[in-house]
Amino acid sequence: RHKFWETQPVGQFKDLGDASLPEGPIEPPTPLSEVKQEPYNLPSPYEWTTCDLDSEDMCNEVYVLLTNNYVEDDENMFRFNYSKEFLRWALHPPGYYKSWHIGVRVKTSKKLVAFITGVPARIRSRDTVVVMAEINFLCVHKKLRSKRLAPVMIKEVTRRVHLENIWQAAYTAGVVLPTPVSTCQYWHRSLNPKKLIDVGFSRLGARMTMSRTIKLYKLPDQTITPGFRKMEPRDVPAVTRLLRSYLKQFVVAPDFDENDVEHWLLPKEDVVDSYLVESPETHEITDFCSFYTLPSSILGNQNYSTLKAAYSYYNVSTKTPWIQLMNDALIVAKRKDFNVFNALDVMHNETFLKELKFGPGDGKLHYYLYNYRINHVLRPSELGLVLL
Ligand code: NHW
Ligand code: EN5
Repeated sequence: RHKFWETQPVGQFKDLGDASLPEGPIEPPTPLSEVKQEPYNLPSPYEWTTCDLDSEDMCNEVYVLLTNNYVEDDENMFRFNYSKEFLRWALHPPGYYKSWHIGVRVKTSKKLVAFITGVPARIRSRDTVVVMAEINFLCVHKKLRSKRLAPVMIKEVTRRVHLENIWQAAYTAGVVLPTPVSTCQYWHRSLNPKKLIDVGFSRLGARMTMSRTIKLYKLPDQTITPGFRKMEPRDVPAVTRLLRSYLKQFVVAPDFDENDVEHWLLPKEDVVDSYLVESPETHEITDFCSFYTLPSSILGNQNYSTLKAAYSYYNVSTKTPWIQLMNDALIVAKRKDFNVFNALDVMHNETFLKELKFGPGDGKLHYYLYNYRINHVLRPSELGLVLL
């Protein structure tokens, strides 16, 4: 069934439910001197390239490859359209390795036809913090699919991660592979229902007119929570404390320090937005919400070419009720002209999704770990990790 994945140190379907297997690394690290020193062989028309996203030209090549060939929904109506600024941000966190941004070119034309990336992250599983690679942006040009290029790319990124003495990875995918740590559901909150319906992202409900639908999803112009404001650089220490203490309760979550919070959560225009609640009395930071910007290209629509989507990122409520906090997030997203606000059912998100009129989407997201076994499939609410 899975000719490649059967050979890899990942949980296998046959072992599901076998609680006698120990949690933790599936295989031990090998001495660095035993890690293969040369890149894996590609089919002869292709060659490896390391992509420097700081170079305007290379960033553009990656952007064009992904814009035309990256993830689509099951009916091929929408395709993720990560911006160049987003890609630079996603691939340049503290301690990143340029060697983990891997491209494949056609030798003769030098055209970029495939891509895969890793970035380092400390991820806690139960009580153990593990340095891992987060793998993302695996993409093979549409004309080169089903030629078994993906396994070579995965082996090559694995080799380069091993060269940094890192032996575990985390990744998400819309497809089922051996074997999910957890399976999450996408939920969608319409902000511009007319456009969403016009482009086929959503449908007019039964016994609903367009004007009733628009009214249903209306939001106030101003946020409601006193002390709700954009996060600023001076907030990094307080937000780090708040987030670290919140993430403790989840089985799998990132171990963020101040440098990580500065990188991943300080607002960056058209990339990531973060808001917090500063108590008007005590000036304490009590609550936090954030979302990232990921538009999708709308494939084959006469009137619209992009769908502007916000994706729920990390949120923490200690004083402001979840529903009020996330309603304020919806209000700012609407004001910033997002068409839809998307969220997974991870962390405490179930406590506000239905109330705030999110509806389940047709997509699922499966979470995976490489070379790390977790004995039970986790509920989405036990996951404290959001990948981009
Ligand atoms: S998920 C998004 C992945 N990208 C897309 O869906 C874009 C559109 N599709 C494509 O570009 C986020 C191609 O269809 C891809 C596959 C490139 C997906 N993950 O070359 P072949 C990520 O980026 C397996 C893992 O013939 P193809 C996360 C498949 O099961 N494996 O297929 C990435 C089969 O193996 P099997 C995937 O369609 C995580 C083999 O690839 C996969 O031309 C990567 C077929 O290869 C997926 N999304 O290209 C793993 N999709 O055993 C990281 C298919 O079943 C692991 N496959 O025969 C950790 C590494 C680091 C470790 C460090 C210690
Ligand atoms: C790794 N970082 O399928 C990412 N999206 O539901 C890779 N559906 O947008 C993993 N099909 O349900 C990617 N509208 C996995 C996701 C791939 C993209 C994907 C789904 C998630 C999606 C939309 C559009 C469907 C179009 C037809 C959807 C319904 C919205 C409706 C709004 C009103 C209330 C009910 C729901």
